[in-house]
Amino acid sequence: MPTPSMEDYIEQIYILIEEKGYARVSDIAEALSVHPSSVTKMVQKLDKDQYLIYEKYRGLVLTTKGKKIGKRLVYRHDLLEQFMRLIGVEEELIYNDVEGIEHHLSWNAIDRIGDLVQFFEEDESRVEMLRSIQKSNEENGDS
Ligand SMILES: [Mn+2]
Repeated sequence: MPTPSMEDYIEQIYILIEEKGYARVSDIAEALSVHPSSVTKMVQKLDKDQYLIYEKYRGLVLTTKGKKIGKRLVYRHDLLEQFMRLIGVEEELIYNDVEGIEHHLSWNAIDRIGDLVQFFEEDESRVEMLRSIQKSNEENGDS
């Protein structure tokens, strides 16, 4: 199992390759706000653990294992953003909240959150019911 930090790298590398076709050390460093030397170190570890293949002057490619995990990590991040939006968390808080919790939930919890998102998406009136509860809680002084 990758550590939380490894997960952040694999997730970001997967996104960069999806969007641009490649992931350079400098792009990864910028996306994660870390020093390029930290990226090089982590990329070497990810290579050793067979998530990717890194060649200093030719860039890096995800292995089948790296791609599979990358895809799940991006799905997890997107699902949690959807969940936060659905439960009414303020938009400007969502990204950081998801970054803060995504590594600490079991895949079982992720799947159940997926069910809940589906439950609300299948019937817009369910979302409206939730909003009316939130509205009355706000009126009663809940933050
Ligand atoms: Mn994330």
